[in-house]
Amino acid sequence: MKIIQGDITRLSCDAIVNAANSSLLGGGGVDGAIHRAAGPELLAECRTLHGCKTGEAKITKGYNLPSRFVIHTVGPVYYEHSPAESESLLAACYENSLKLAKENGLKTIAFPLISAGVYGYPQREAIKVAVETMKKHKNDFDETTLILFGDREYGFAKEDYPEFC
Ligand code: AR6
Repeated sequence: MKIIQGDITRLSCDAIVNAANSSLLGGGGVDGAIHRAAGPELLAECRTLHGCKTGEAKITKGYNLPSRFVIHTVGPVYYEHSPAESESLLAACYENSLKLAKENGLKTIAFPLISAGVYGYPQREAIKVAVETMKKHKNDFDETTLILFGDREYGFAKEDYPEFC
């Protein structure tokens, strides 16, 4: 298990995880970047999925991405829930994505910091939920990666989880 800094669309894994919205029809942030890099076939497949509830996950092919599959999960909008509810919904995103990866026989998976952009989840707490949930399942995979985009998030990870950085 490792924490790195960079752009998830450049990674070559069995699956990368997308921080989507419940329509699964694209958006800004990491979702926009993944759709741009994958190409229009990704949106076409997403249209067949009829959305996704907060905390749940659905899988598609990766199309033009270096990774074979995309697991789309929908994080909580932080201020729409109590902090405890947001935390359990966020943990469910990681849990359900890892479960889906396992069911599909996937061995390497990378996550962005779900909900910690537009959806407003405090970054340091979001890292904690990600790491603690990923740690529980790390033995089911050859490699699990948390990829952080910004210097600030990566700085938090280096302070709180130097063993993975
Ligand atoms: N690679 C890795 N991480 C990235 C990248 C990238 N290329 N681009 C951004 N991030 P956000 P959310 C980081 O806002 O909060 C979309 O419009 C970013 O710095 O992408 O779950 C969806 O359609 C942040 O730390 O996702 C939804 O409507 C993290 O990814 C909504 O945003 C998540 O930020 C979802 O909001």
